[in-house]
Amino acid sequence: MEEEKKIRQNVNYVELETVCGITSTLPQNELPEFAFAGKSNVGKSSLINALMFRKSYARTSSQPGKTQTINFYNIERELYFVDLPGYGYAKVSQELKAKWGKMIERYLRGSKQLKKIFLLVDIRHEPSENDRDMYEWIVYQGFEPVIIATKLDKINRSQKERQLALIRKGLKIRPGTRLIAFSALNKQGRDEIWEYIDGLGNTGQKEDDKKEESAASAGDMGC
Ligand SMILES: Nc1nc2c(ncn2[C@@H]2O[C@H](COP(=O)(O)OP(=O)(O)OP(=O)(O)O)[C@@H](O)[C@H]2O)c(=O)[nH]1
Ligand SMILES: [Mg+2]
Repeated sequence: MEEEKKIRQNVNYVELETVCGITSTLPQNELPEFAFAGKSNVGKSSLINALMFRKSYARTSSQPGKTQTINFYNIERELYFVDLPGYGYAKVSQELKAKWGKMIERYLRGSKQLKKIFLLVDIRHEPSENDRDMYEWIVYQGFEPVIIATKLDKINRSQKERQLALIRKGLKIRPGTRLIAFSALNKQGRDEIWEYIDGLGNTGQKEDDKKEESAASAGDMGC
């Protein structure tokens, strides 16, 4: 008989608990946090909806720049999903971009409960310079991000390995880094992501000294 796998197939309790704008103070949560980063329109909110087994709890849009705040979703009172604003959205001013960038940076550097960063890239395209910068910055901060290649349904099955190789090469992904293909349309990859999150347990990813140093230097948690 096959061993029973406890991959989540439902989430009962979901609450958008905190919404942080540029001037808000970030919450000091007790539960582990899992953040989703990536360029605008890549599918962060759609992935979060899929992981919550909800259709549209997290706001999504075909217009880039939908998520303009840092949104903390409490999941089963066990953990938080943190939906970040996308980068690379051209239609906002340089000034606003810089403010969003600072807000995201302050969160990623300052959160004490952040266990894992998922960096999303579109499976159809070679990673952009912004994607590469984001990956490098995350690694520099001492994290080992998981890369999610989104919109898997938009390519043929035969193209999948080639596109994943393109992403590995384009981002110069470190050996051993997890890369998961995902589709919000048909939910391919969802089980693998939940299995991964639950597999981290309560300890999650232990960050190295660099992270602790930067958390200490981040000081004030206000955004
Ligand atoms: N076909 C397909 N469309 C997707 C997938 N994921 C997201 N989309 C679509 O892509 C668009 C953007 O998705 P969002 O989830 O809002 O993207 P986001 O990364 O949260 O965007 P911002 O909030 O602007 O940063 C929407 O029209 C989604 O329906 C996917 O896996 N497959
Ligand atoms: Mg969004």
